[in-house]
Amino acid sequence: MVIKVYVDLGSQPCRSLVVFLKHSTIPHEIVEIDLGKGDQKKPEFAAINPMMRVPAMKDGDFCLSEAIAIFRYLTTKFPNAFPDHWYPADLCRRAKVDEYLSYHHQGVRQPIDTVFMTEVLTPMFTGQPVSPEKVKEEEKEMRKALTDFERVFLAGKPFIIGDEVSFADIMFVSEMIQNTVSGRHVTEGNDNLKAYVDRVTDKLNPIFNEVFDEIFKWREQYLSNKK
Ligand SMILES: N[C@@H](CCC(=O)N[C@@H](CS)C(=O)NCC(=O)O)C(=O)O
Repeated sequence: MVIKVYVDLGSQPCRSLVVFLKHSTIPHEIVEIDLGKGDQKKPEFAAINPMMRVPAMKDGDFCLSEAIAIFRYLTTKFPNAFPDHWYPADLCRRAKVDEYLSYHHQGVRQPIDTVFMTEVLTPMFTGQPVSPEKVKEEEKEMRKALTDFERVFLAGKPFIIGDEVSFADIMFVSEMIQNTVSGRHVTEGNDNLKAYVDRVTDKLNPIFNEVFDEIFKWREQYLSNKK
């Protein structure tokens, strides 16, 4: 029975998982869940992930949520179905991917996503205008998170594990790209970080652009509505 992976490509962790899957030979079927239409709240999906969030996965009767847990499940079940650099077999290199993945949600996703929520999602759902003061405060946290990321996780290397791209890089870059929907240049004033994001994108193309197409279209639409 083929493994089903439930995603909405407007979601950062979903895109990371799909970019990885498309670089692998892991047998799977993508099932689209449209968050905008509320598919995640339908009983059939809630039976798979009671948190009613994407991504989620079903392998036979076994259900799992959380992108990182799904990534670890799939890479453990199919250890030969992906290029090693995604999640190296070498203990120390793998531990470096895990180090970032453990840090990711609180250290990077939360501060970046807070700005995205305030700038894009909250006005979209409530019709309320953006509070520039609130954005300014949240921006400070985001800038600090990016500086810390660059100093500690990149530390002058081309990628988080060194010379090759891994799942840790795509998790980071997917969050960065989410925040460009508002027209924001997240890497503005930071040539080093911009070069890193471009490097990850280049390494993962053409699959990267294919998977990120939805977010690029969302940005186009958002910016043309703002005019
Ligand atoms: N920690 C989870 C995050 C999952 C998550 O926040 N998913 C969001 C989309 S990015 C979602 O499904 N939201 C739908 C909702 O809250 O109704 C992961 O990394 O997989």
